[in-house]
Amino acid sequence: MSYYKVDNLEQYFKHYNKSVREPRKFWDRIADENFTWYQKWDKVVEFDMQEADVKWFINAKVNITKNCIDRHLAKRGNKTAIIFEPNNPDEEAQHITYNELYDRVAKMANALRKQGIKKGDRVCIYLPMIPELAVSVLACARIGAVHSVIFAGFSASAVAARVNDCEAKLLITSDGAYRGSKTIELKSIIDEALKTCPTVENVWVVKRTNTDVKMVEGRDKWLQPLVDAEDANSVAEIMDAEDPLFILYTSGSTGKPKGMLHTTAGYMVYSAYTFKNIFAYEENDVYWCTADIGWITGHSYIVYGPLLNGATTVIFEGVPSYPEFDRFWQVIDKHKVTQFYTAPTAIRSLAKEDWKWVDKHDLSTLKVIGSVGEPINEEAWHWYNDHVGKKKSPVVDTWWQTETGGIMISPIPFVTPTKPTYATLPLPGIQPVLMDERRNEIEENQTAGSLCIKFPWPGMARTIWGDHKRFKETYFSTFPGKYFTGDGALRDEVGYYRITGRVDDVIIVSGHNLGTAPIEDAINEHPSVAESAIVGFPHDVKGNALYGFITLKEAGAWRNQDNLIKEINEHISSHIGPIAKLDKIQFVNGLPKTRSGKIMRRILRKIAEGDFSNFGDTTTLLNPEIVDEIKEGRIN
Ligand code: 7RM
Repeated sequence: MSYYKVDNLEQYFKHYNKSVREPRKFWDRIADENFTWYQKWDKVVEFDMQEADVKWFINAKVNITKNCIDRHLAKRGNKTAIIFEPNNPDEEAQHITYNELYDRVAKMANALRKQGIKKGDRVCIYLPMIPELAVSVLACARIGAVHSVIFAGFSASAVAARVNDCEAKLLITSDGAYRGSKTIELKSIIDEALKTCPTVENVWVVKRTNTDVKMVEGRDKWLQPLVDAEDANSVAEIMDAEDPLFILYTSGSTGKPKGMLHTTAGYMVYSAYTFKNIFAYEENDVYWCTADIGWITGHSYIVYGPLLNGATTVIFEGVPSYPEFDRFWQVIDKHKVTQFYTAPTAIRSLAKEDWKWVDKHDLSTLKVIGSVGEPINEEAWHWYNDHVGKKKSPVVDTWWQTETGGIMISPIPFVTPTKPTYATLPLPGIQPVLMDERRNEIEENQTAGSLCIKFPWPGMARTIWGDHKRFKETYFSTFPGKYFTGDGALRDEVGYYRITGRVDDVIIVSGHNLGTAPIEDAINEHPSVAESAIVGFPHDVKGNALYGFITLKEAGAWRNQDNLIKEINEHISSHIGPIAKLDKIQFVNGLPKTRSGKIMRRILRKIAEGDFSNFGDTTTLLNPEIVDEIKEGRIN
């Protein structure tokens, strides 16, 4: 296999420049050398970025599960494909080989066909992080059904909205889910949701927690007997390169969730290529990404990317704090993990605890450690680099989106020198640009702008399910002819990118554009601060002023509030400048976050403005209860 593996910076630039000069040739070779196809393409790419129409590998025929499983069987049949680490550390881990994965996927694929599920039908999957989740995803892909995984922490109404939007015929769930010390009754959430979902004909139920459930006659079936009755052989559906592979909903800041549609061949090529390069995966490595498969990170970097590379991938059912704060480090030690990929929110919450939790365990197998989901602040970056990576495993700060399908900007380990808070350089094949307020491309370095991508890449989403107009307007209209990410970025003197946050969150103070990330970074540098979020509020003189919401490492550390506030503002002054000093600071017990751990600044902005109406949908929050508490403590 060859993915233009780069061994040094010089080679990186060589490949990078080639990928810009001859993108078709570049992707043609990657697609040609690393996959099995029923039929190759007539043309590498066709696109019209004005109309948001993009197609890759025209007329190629392929099945992604043949590439994830079948083609590894001869050489890696007895190799572990999936390590399942249960929520409860006393429950034995499972090692599922590629041979066993084949059998399980084949049986479920056959059961799906028997149920009447056909190519193009939508299947929603609402499962905890257990092997059946990956198997369900792959079984759908095997028969050409379009999977839509819904994170198993969403409420009944959030589930119903997604199921109805894609008009799913089948829903796969479990009796319950273990999450730390709790058991969540998934099936009863589904029963509630399905009261308003007329398209769902059947519900398959995985037994996980042995929770009592109501089975609706004719509609609901236990999964195990269905798959047990099937043969462990299943012909893969021949898919066109542009046939839909999956829909994944992303909440967006307002309005109805967007069903991002990814198609078959481009997504396959891109998730495989990025996984191999960014995690420097080698044959006997054990790779672990802590995301949930309900997010794009889990799709691309727990299931598809690793399996396409014949890797061993860990599926972890639990949470970082159960039974204690060392669970991540204990699991790394236990399974001899070589690549570890997590989110800044998890890093910050663990960095709040004593690093003795980390030092209790042998992390010497680690080679690469990654971060994704939000800007990683400098203090968290150093904590991760020093205590987890031991200054020898590079931190790959990977910038990408549900919409991009895979990682776009990231260091390549052992090639790109890392720099705290910088996602660094685009992968070969990716052409980022910064745009100024006049919508012109900024050529020079040491500058800031709106981050766009100016040439298509195979992993990009093709549309929003059922709403191409919204797709075009959201991503291709602000800067005509380019894909607009919605993020702001800085580019330093050597061309490294630093993501500064969503442009919607940018605050203009006395005519200056301030990104949220660099200011929060300066605040987080203060030794008492755990996390922070800043928003703007109207101000008579400056137009806007800054309001900071801050959590502290030690509850009650704000006893000497005045000093703390002064010190925090001094940090900001010296790191960024007096312009970015906070007018108001509120110490809080937590920040409102999405279920994937991103801070929801939209809600904080409303509170800062004193507008308590119309917070939008807060049921998708991880911690909805925190909102009232913050409202009550608002600084006038
Ligand atoms: C993979 C994922 C996408 C948004 C994106 C950014 C933010 C993600 C980073 C980051 C700074 C990073 N998909 N984001 N990674 N910001 N540095 N390394 O998170 O669709 O859920 O979110 O997340 O704002 O646009 S997502």
